[in-house]
Amino acid sequence: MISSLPLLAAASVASASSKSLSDICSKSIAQAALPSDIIQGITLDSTSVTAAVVTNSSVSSDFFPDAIIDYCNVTFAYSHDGIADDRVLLEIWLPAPSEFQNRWLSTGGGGLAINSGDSSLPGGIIYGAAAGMTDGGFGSFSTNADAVMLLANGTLNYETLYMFGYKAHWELSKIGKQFTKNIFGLSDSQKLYSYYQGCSEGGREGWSQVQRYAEEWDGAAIGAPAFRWSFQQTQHLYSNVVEQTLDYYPPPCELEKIVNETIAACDPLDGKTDGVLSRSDLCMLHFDIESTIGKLYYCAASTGPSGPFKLSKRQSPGGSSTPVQNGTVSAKGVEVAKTILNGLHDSEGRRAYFSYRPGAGFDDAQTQYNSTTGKWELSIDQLGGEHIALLIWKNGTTLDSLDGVTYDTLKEWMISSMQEYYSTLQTVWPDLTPFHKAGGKVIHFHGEADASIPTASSIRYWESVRQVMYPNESYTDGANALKEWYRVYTVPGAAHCSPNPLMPNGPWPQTSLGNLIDWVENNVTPTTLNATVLQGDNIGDNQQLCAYPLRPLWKNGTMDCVYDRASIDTWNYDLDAIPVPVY
Ligand SMILES: *[C@@H]1O[C@H](CO)[C@@H](O)[C@H](O)[C@H]1NC(C)=O
Ligand SMILES: *[C@@H]1O[C@H](CO)[C@@H](O)[C@H](O)[C@H]1NC(C)=O
Ligand SMILES: *[C@@H]1O[C@H](CO)[C@@H](O)[C@H](O)[C@H]1NC(C)=O
Ligand SMILES: *[C@@H]1O[C@H](CO)[C@@H](O)[C@H](O)[C@H]1NC(C)=O
Ligand SMILES: *[C@@H]1O[C@H](CO)[C@@H](O)[C@H](O)[C@H]1NC(C)=O
Ligand SMILES: *[C@@H]1O[C@H](CO)[C@@H](O)[C@H](O)[C@H]1NC(C)=O
Ligand SMILES: *[C@@H]1O[C@H](CO)[C@@H](O)[C@H](O)[C@H]1NC(C)=O
Ligand SMILES: *[C@@H]1O[C@H](CO)[C@@H](O)[C@H](O)[C@H]1NC(C)=O
Ligand SMILES: *[C@@H]1O[C@H](CO)[C@@H](O)[C@H](O)[C@H]1NC(C)=O
Ligand SMILES: *[C@@H]1O[C@H](CO)[C@@H](O)[C@H](O)[C@H]1NC(C)=O
Ligand SMILES: [Ca+2]
Repeated sequence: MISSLPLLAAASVASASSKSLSDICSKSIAQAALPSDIIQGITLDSTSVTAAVVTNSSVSSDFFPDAIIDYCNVTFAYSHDGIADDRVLLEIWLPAPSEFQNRWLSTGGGGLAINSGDSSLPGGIIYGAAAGMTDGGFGSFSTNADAVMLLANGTLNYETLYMFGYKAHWELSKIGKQFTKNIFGLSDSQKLYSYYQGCSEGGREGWSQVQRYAEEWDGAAIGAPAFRWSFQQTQHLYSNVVEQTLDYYPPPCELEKIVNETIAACDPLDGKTDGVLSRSDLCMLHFDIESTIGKLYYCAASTGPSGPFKLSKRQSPGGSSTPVQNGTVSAKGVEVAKTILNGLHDSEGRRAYFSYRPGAGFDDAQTQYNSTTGKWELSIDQLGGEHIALLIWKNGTTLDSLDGVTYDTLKEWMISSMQEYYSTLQTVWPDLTPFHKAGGKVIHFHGEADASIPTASSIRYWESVRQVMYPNESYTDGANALKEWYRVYTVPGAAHCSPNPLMPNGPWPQTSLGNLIDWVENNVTPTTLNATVLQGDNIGDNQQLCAYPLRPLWKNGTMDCVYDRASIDTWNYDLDAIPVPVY
């Protein structure tokens, strides 16, 4: 089954290869392979072990190619000595010995989850890796960190905070890798390649490992990481505060029309009119959003979640129904959109943060319909509200109102929670020298139309690493030196950790984990990142993604990756409202 993947030269296969899956998959074999003394202060619970063979399982994902896989599903628990009622669950999938290619894969979560159910684990099996996930000690694989973050009002569960921040993933990789070596009979001197894959919060978790545990990783494939936490989570509220400040709550259809018009107008600027806005930088330089004023919009009535942004993570209370939305784009609506895209500035006009790219959805700005008043009203972004209620105020998980909240309030929340969570959640430590010295590689990508984590957030981090690690090099020399081991790619038209229904012809880097493995093990540099159109009329088409700072430009149907200083400048911001460096 795995044979459909061309990239991987047959790796040295352990002597276990003559064994079958069932030869390595039983409770007693797994119990015997539990690594003792791997981490000080941890006790593995041998009685908790389960192991079962799973065959012929069809898997499909945006993060690895479709496959039918066989594996051994192992679970077990451990505890931290000295903590009452502590129990951390791990789930590890093992490939058949004949398919094992001396690889480990750690997988992460999204939102406030530390895993993605088992939806990320097949990527490991497909690429001949044992793959693991953790429940962080939160109670079950489906319990998110926020459910157990508050011990009492005013008191965080600091073990949960640190486990979520970075500790649980470190433990997963230490325990999981030694367990894998034991199962497959690898000696201490035999190399077990170690990889991480995750997107969004899972991307932040990946960076938490790369930044801290250089020796643990050979490579990481990271999408749209939710790092720079205090800024990222607070900025989710910025769109709402714009609406409140300008006292205009746009019907979702009006904002979607602005998005559609932006896409249509900026699509050709990249040299290829294909419905995909691949150059948001040229769009920022050449498109005037005010040209959308007066355009007719229409959205049919719906009984589902309100508005057109059905992909939004936002809670839609009770799936309320919405009326037909029919009107023209207003000057007020455009003012809201323009102010959102301009990013957070304080009352003195200084920049505190940045926002999404033109062409991205306005998910954070989504309003809710009140059938009593017949008006669209404020709907507080759930992730943003939770950051304030749970991690700043420590007395709940939702924010009930934004009364009195101004742009300055948002700035203060960004700064105060940066200080408070600098060592746990912030996750933008810019000096990766130990990781680089250990030979590590990172493939980092981000949808250019991400509506949940600003694309420029990933660019800012890459630029921070460049400045910190290559301070004496010219821009080009530093960028080229960094690109030898850490590359960041923007994904034309793509949404948050997924392809974008509004730009169906856009590509998605579905094989990024395989490309990372090829880079690490076979020195195949992903000069451009392999990507595939996963929906629409061109489904299956192959496209290549340019590595920043190069930008895609089509001439006569052929794409080049070009250097364009004015475009690069649209990605970088001076956060002069923040009194300390923001990496
Ligand atoms: C695997 O699944 C396919 C299609 O679902 C089925 O035809 C085949 O018999 C299955 N093979 C085994 C060994 O279960
Ligand atoms: C793996 O094993 C655990 C524990 O028995 C079980 O809860 C889970 O559903 C299994 N997953 C799969 C995909 O078989
Ligand atoms: C915190 O206080 C709120 C409001 O009084 C209450 O509803 C909630 O249950 C309390 N939470 C905890 C964890 O004690
Ligand atoms: C925006 O474009 C999509 C197709 O790409 C369409 O389904 C949707 O109705 C459009 N929205 C508006 C408000 O025109
Ligand atoms: C939308 O409004 C315009 C102008 O009021 C009207 O001409 C048109 O018929 C309406 N369309 C629908 C589908 O209601
Ligand atoms: C709708 O508006 C009415 C009148 O202002 C208000 O009492 C009610 O709480 C609102 N409904 C919702 C769901 O916000
Ligand atoms: C939570 O704490 C904040 C800040 O102290 C306070 O303003 C708010 O009313 C509290 N909320 C609840 C539900 O207790
Ligand atoms: C950069 O140059 C300064 C001044 O010459 C020197 O002290 C420093 O070590 C250099 N840094 C690096 C990373 O080469
Ligand atoms: C690149 O993606 C295409 C599909 O677009 C796939 O067929 C091919 O195997 C991938 N190549 C590599 C090296 O991953
Ligand atoms: C553009 O492409 C067409 C068709 O492939 C070809 O005939 C033409 O020579 C190309 N023009 C240039 C300037 O490359
Ligand atoms: Ca285009």
